[in-house]
Amino acid sequence: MRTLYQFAISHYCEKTRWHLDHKGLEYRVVNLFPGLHRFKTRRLAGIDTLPLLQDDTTAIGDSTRIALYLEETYPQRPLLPADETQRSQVLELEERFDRLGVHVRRWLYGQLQNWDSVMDAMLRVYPSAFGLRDLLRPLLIATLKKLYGVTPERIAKSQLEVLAGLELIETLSDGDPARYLVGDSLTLADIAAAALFAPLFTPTGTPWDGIAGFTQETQAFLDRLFARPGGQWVLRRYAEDRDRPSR
Ligand SMILES: N[C@@H](CCC(=O)N[C@@H](CS)C(=O)NCC(=O)O)C(=O)O
Repeated sequence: MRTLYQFAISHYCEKTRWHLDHKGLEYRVVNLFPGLHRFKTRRLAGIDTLPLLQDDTTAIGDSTRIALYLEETYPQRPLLPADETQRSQVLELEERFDRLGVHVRRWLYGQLQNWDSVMDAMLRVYPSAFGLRDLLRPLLIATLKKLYGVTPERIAKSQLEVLAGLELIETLSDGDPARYLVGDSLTLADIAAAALFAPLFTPTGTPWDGIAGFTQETQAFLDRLFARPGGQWVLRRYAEDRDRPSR
């Protein structure tokens, strides 16, 4: 039995789902409730965050560690190049985009004027428990803002990081949305970049599809990102390399 413990709208969890799906591995998804998830993650892996993969008797937390575990344990459809130089480049990029995921999340949360659609996407996977789930919305919003450092200064810095990340995608792909970041096939670097940027571009069928609540100014900014080769690159990876975008 293989179990992925997750939050439905976490882009780090999406990264792990993508790895599992790419390798054709069967798994069940268990959506843990935000906050309460820590009882499980601490007990199984001594960490506070999701995703967490339980593969038979092995529990692994952190999407990068899970990715390396999957590559080592399930060699089919490899996502790490055999060539040593390319392999190091992929591992470095994977870590870089992993760090960028923090900025994507903070920037996006920082733009929301209205959290309704995000809360809907986040909470619809849990039972309503006689309305208790929805009563917790204000507490959850305040906790997320605090946990992820959603303050004006940090949002501004995260915007610069987001732009730098998109430029990196454009440089590595030579401005061509059809090209992969390293070599001629999909690698861990592509999955990390596409999954962690996906909440900005809301590919069809993903948990972020339908998220709204931005100012006109933010929407115009997002539209400009969308039109760039980097935005088109993310959408192209989803269209061509992601079979099962929602779980
Ligand atoms: N570096 C970690 C980051 C994972 C992460 O930040 N997960 C968030 C959800 S997007 C989380 O579990 N937050 C809950 C918490 O910190 O309590 C990874 O790659 O798995």
